[in-house]
Amino acid sequence: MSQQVEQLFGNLWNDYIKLTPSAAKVHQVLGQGREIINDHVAFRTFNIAPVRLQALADHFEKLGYEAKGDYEFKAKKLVAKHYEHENPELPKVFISELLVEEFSPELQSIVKKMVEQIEPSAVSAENFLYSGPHWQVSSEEYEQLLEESEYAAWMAAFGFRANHFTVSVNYLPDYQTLEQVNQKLKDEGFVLNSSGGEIKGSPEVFLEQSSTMADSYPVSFSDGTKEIPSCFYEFAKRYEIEPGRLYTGFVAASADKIFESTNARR
Ligand code: OOG
Ligand code: NI
Repeated sequence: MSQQVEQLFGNLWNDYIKLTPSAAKVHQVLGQGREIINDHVAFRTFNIAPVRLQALADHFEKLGYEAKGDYEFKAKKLVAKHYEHENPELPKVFISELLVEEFSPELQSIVKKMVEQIEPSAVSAENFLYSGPHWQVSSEEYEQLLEESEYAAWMAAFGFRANHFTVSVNYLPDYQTLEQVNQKLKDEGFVLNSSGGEIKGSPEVFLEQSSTMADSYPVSFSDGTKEIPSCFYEFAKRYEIEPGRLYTGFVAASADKIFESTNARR
C-alpha cells in the first residue's frame, strides 16, 4: 500500500511542477539536492456531486488516510477537512470545497455547467486527483467567477490537481526558523504572500506558515489563451503540543490567508 501512496504523490508532484516551475527551484535552493519532506498537499473542489470533498477524500481513505480536522471559512464560503496517515512521514492532506449554493445564480450556473461535463466514472479513476479540468470554459466566464470567488475561478482554470505542496521546515537541516527560510527565498527572488503578514500563525497555535505567490501559467480557454496565477509552494513549521509530539492540525485563521496565494499579484 505504501508503494501506491508514493506513486500517487509522485504523479501529483509531476503534474504540480509542470504548472509551478518555481517549485523545482525552491527544492534546489532549500534542499541543495537533498530530499525534502512535505508537510502536506492541498486540493480544492466544489460541494456538488460527483466531485464533493468526500469524493476526493475517498482516494486517500482507500490508501489508509483518516479524517482528522474540520475547518470553516465563512467569508470565502468554504469548508475543509484534513487527513493523516499512520505513517507520520507521509504528507498530510488538506481538502477544501466551495459552498456553491451561497453564491449568485450566475456563478452557480457556470459551475453547474462545468460539473455536468464530468464523466462520473472519471472521479473514481486512479488519475482523478491530477486530471485537471474536465470542462470547457471561456475567459469571460473565468473573469465572471473571479469577481465573486478567486477560488471558483482557479478551479475553472485548473480543475483537479494539487494546489500546493508544503515544505516541512522541521525537517530542513539548514534552517531553524521560518524567518530564515523566508529570507533565503526573498534573497533568491521569490515573492511571498504577505496577506496577514509573511508568517501566519505562531508557536502559541503550534503552527507557523508562509507561502510563495503562485507562478503564472498560460491556460487555454475556449476563446484563447491567458496567463493567470497557477500554483504556489508553502512552508510550515510545527511546534510540540507535548514533549515529542508535534501539532498535526491546521489553523483556520492562517489557512484563510494562505488561500490568497493564488490571487493575482498587485
Ligand atoms: C488551501 C489553503 C489553506 C493551509 O495549509 O492552511 C492551506 C488552498 O489554498 O487551497 O493550505
Ligand atoms: Ni497548505
